[in-house]
Amino acid sequence: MEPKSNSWEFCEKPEIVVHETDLLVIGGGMAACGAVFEADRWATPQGLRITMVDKAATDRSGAVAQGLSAINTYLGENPVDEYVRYVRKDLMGIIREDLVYDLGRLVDDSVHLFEEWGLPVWKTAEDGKSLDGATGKRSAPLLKDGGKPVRSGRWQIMINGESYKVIVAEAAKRALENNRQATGMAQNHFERVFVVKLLTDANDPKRIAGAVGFSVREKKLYVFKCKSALLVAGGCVNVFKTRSTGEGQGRAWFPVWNSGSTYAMAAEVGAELTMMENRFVPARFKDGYGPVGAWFLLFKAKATNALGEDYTETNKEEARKHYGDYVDSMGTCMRNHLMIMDMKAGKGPIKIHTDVAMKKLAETMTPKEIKHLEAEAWEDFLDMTIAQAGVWAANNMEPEKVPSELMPSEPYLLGSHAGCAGIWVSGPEDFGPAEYHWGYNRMTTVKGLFTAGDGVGASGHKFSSGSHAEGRLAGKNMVAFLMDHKDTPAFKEDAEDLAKEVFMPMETWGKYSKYSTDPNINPHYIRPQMLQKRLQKCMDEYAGGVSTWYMSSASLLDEGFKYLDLIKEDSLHMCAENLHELLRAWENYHRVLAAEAHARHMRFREETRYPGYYYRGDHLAIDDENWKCFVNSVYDRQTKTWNVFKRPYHQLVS
Ligand code: SFD
Ligand code: AMP
Repeated sequence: MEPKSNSWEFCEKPEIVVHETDLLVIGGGMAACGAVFEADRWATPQGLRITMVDKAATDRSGAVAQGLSAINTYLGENPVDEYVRYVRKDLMGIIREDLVYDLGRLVDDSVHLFEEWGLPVWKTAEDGKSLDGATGKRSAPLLKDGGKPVRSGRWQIMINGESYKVIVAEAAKRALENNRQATGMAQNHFERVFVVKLLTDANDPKRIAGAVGFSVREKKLYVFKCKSALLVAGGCVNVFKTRSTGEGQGRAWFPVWNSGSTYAMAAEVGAELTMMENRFVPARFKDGYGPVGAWFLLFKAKATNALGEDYTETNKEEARKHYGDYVDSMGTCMRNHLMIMDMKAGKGPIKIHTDVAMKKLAETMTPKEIKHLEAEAWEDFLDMTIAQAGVWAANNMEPEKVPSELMPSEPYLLGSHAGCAGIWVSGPEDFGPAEYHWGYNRMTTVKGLFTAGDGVGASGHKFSSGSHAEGRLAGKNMVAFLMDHKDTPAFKEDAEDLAKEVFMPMETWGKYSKYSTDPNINPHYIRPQMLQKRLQKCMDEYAGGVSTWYMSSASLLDEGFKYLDLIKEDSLHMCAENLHELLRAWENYHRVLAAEAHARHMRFREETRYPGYYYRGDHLAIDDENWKCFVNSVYDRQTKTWNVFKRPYHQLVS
């Protein structure tokens, strides 16, 4: 095949837009919205410019797009050190306690803001009864004024959150507009612009200087020049073969549109990553991926195997052989493990007894209250995972009458929910050892590049509220960075060359698509969807996806790397028929790198730290003596190699 170069013979050249700013926010999700809200307070009085770039429409972008039914991190009456213990326990003993502590002391303030901005929060009335968001708004005080939330669990509170993201985005857009007017920018909020890669300073490759992206609606290339950037493009979905295929493909628990951009772009500029071996495999309502938290915690439903046994009890002692006391802490992965044991033994289906739970709750209720309860059961999913309500309706299932099946999902890479993959960042000044603090809070190892939410590794259980709060932390610290660094970094890349690179898949399509009778089958290119399937198959079979019950090993991974190398090579030959497919091409380019980071880290950690998320068949036990440490890595873009190494874990809270 001839080497590919873009001479704009077959693809019309895009308009090139160059935009200059001081503080660039990549993403428009919870962390991004928090960042611009907070940064505006500090940057605008200094005349510093803030710009946000989101691949989608910020009102409904990111993981909270459909809404949520609960805010999973609200400390309220709980002490911060107790929060650290909870996160440590759930994540099997290895977290950055400085980051988690720092978040815990700030997160409630974001929740108070959400309520002030209009988010309906459930309240507990004086007689102990639950008031839904609308009633609570009318008759109970705000949380910040002493109003009592309805706690589903120790850390979780209930909301009517269908419009959660719209409410949070509105405050962010107001802040952006305030900054735009004060600094005289023509535009500072770019929606439907997909950021492809970061650009670093010509003289200092470890200093951020800009980013490049393209519009998914107009033929435009965007070149952003900045002095500091926040990379908050969420986690990574669709790296592994999905459980839902065919007509159900595209259903997932985490958002399919978050495609690993955070991890891939950070890796490409040499930012240190941490705990990329970690993943999240949520137990979910089968086929619709409905979250289980409200059902387990609020409605107090129980799950059993087909024999009616509680697998969290019956499998405990067997699990203890490998995982010792970790079985008693019962982190999220351990709950999965005990369930998977029964599934593998043919004792499924595992069912959650929503019917029993509802009947029990109804015992003390009036008929009107029962109807309300049933409405809430549906709303839990209509607020947040509409597909699940669809699956119930399609299968003639009423949760108050019949139980539902549970199923562990395909793996996701993320740093904000019950997982901790991400980027290694500097911690707070006042808490933690010196080696955890090398600059500004939430700054990566690349100067001026910050992250938050799913981007920050080794500190999960932030959820929506914590991601917003962490975005605020990062936004404020970026302003501090900008105040101390008045220089203007400059990248050496030429905008024309960047355009050629970004639009190469469209040139490839134009040049070769008529070469074969079926444009899907062509020796000169691979369509993004096919590449994605190859990646998913490779990860599924070699890196412990659903078809192997999450089982992998050194030998499997080593075999998988051979295919991964070829997929990586072929990713440079993706084609794009239109802008939409161009988006798919670059998303997959990011997914491949995120997948590789995950697999390289899995290969390095020779133990099974997260049973129920994945297993190293050659090292089935937890090995605290050798592996109670962080696994970090740095990618070399030139040589395409990974340096993976250990960093010590420090326990800061007793
Ligand atoms: O029920 C680019 N989450 C829950 N959090 C809670 O507090 N309560 C819940 O109830 C939660 N549950 C839940 C949750 C998520 C989902 C999908 C479901 C249920 C069904 C988790 C939170 O939502 C999550 O922790 C935060 O949203 C994470 O915040 P952040 O900012 O790290 O990610 P984001 O919000 O997804 O935003 C990402 C943004 O990046 C954009 N983007 N922009 C430009 N260029 C690129 N290359 C880009 N790639 C991505 C996206 O458009 C988006 O704006 S429950 O399961 O527990
Ligand atoms: P989920 O809906 O599964 O995403 O969970 C939402 C919240 O509830 C998270 O904080 C989980 O850790 C917690 N959670 C979910 N299921 C359980 C359970 N069976 N026991 C305890 N906590 C749970």
